[in-house]
Amino acid sequence: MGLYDTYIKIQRPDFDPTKRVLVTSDIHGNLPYLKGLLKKVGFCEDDILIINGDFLEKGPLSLETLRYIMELSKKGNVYPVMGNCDDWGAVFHENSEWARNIPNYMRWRGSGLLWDMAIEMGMDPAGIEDLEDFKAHLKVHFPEEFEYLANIPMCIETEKFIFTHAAVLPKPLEEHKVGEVVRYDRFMASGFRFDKWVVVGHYPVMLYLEDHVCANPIINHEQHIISIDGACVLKDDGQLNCLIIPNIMSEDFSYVAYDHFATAKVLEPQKRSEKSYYIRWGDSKVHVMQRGEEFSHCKHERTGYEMDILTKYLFSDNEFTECNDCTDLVLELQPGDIVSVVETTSRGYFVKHKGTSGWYFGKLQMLTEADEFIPPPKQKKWDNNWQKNLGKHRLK
Ligand SMILES: [Mn+2]
Repeated sequence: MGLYDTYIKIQRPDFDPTKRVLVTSDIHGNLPYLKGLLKKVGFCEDDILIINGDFLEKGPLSLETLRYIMELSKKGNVYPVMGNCDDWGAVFHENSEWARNIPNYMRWRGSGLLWDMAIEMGMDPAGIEDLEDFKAHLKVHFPEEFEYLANIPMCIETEKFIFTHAAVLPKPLEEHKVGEVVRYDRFMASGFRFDKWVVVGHYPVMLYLEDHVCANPIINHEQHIISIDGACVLKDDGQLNCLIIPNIMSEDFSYVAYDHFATAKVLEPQKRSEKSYYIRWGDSKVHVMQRGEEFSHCKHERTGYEMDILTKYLFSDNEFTECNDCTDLVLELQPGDIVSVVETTSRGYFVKHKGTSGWYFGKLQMLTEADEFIPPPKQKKWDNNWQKNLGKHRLK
């Protein structure tokens, strides 16, 4: 039996009702974003900070991020929740097929907590063959890290809120298994409604949208669900979101977002395009009709929608290929609007305005330079045999 078949651990802390509650999620080893966000939101010891899962994997600095969060936790006002990428506390007990494939997982991902730990121990992370020997080393070298991870709850429940990584189901919290709350895609599309507010990460918010890309939290008053994953490592134009709850009894929500991009002031007005489409991960097969050096004219295979895509966003030189997330939306902008500059091209700028990504073809006045940014390691293609055989493997 694996961790995911066991019942969840629920924490019911007695939060000071005078304190601000900050919630972020899906940091994915992107420590500069976490630091940038905490600075932007003015995080201090008087705040309660909930880290709603998936602070590890995918990004470049998993071990450093874990240690930073462990250090923050010593003050007693930081509350981690387990996501499907943070379940390494179970690594010494797991005997699932997934657990036996950890060396393959490491080679495929080329980053992550165990990858970072292997490097720190002077081992070749891509060359782990003897898993039991590797685990024995981990146990000796990182006892504090694994103890911290093993003690993280899967849900935090208060009078008005449930904080969990991916989902809860319409049944008593105690009856949930770990797999049900840490790995559930498109939770907001489930149709479930709750009495308490359920705050989740896990599923990038823009994937709920059709014709545009917006990375801001979605606050759904009908279902009492707040979805906050801004896809900070997964999407080039993603961001790390922080939901701000003025105090644990309040429903007066707001949020702050951090990304590393340069900012600029819009100097000319621009009207929104009449139609637009958002080509996204998982549905990104395109027919390249005319390949250019900078832009290529493409047809989205499933919908037949045609748009120009940055050629560097195409995954191969083939006529039929997949591509990076992209949109042809032209943003509605007014002089004085502040935007983040994601791409500078010969045609104009690909920018973000209040969380929404799109094109701007007018003049910009640059305001601030981009912050330091460590790009995530390049993802290898999803074609290893071990993954095909695993089917629904645990970590994604
Ligand atoms: Mn997740």
